[in-house]
Amino acid sequence: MPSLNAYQPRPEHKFSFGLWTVGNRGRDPFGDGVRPALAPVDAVALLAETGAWGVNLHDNDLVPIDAAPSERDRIVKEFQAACRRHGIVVPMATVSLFFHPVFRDGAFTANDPEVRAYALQKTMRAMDLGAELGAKIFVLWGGREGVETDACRRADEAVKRLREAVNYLCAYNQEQQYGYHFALEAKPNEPRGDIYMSTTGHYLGFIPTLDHPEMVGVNPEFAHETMAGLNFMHAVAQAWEAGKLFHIDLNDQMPGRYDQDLRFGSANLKAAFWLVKFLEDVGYDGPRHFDAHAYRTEDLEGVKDFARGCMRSYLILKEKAERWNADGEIQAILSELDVAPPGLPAAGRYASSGAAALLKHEFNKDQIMKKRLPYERLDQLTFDLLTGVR
Ligand code: GLT
Ligand code: MN
Ligand code: MN
Repeated sequence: MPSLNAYQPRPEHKFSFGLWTVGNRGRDPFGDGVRPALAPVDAVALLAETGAWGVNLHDNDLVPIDAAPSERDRIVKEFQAACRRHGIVVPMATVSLFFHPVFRDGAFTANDPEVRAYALQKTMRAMDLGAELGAKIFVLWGGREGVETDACRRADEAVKRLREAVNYLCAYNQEQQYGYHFALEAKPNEPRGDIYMSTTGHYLGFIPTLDHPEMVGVNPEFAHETMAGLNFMHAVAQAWEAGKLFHIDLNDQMPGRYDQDLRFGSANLKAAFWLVKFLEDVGYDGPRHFDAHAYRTEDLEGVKDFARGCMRSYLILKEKAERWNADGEIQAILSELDVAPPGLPAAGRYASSGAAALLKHEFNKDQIMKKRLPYERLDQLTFDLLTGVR
């Protein structure tokens, strides 16, 4: 059995939460907040109490949108002091380009050039703020960059506008020497009927078209790929393999529902397991950010239960992944799967001689079909291990 504090979060796990996550008041489209507002400095204290390492923020989670410069500076100082006092870092910053009604038609892709310019100004200021707090990752989530009707603009025009904006921000990043890596976050819908960059794969196709592709990666979110009925771990794996997994948003979601942002691991245990196993197997070293919130039925104590639960579940699944990797029967099955029979011509990198040998080779399909693929057993072993029977 693991020791009693094996599931205790530690700084090296890099668990972080957004101010907007523990500060979520439980508002939904049909009902008002059920929890009182949580001041940013109190959120920092709460996160330290639960064992988190980092706090992330939108510009306006901390500084009101119309704050005077002196007020802004005072708020930032107080927040920095709270972070220092509680040993909490700010690994990531982002910008709200979705809350204010001015962004009702989008931000970087809006039809009104004045809105597009304002979105750039707001993002540059948010970058200044994040840099002041020590953030090295800047997330861009284009929640309003979409449509209810495609009558309003050509969709390729939206892509061009988005490219222009990200190029602009990369140049600002360079000029200010902020050293940010941008992480683009996809979502299929909500709050727009359709969001242009609907999956992580869309962004992976977009990034190589930028002026500074090396500065830009992705921030996949568990709930967002899951809303679209996709396999989140596969999206993460493709981002990782492309060297583009700059950040990750962990939470949970039932497919086919509204945007739930549930506690990590609470809805899809096996999917959460494969994800944690992937991140740990490949040695992902970035922040593990929980972009989720407590049930609307909870009070502030429940918010702590929620935050502790996210981290605890991650660590439990991490330990299960270690066991899975050390399991003799599981490993014996895996080791049989990729074994080449003697005499099989090599089919790796193309060479004319190899291709000639491969063209000549006689395949015995009946023989090939005799090889067992015991995935039922493999999956049941996984189930037994996850449920604690094994
Ligand atoms: C918003 C959204 C998240 C994004 C955040 C970053 S804000 O809560 O639902 O998925 O990651 O802008
Ligand atoms: Mn998110
Ligand atoms: Mn979400």
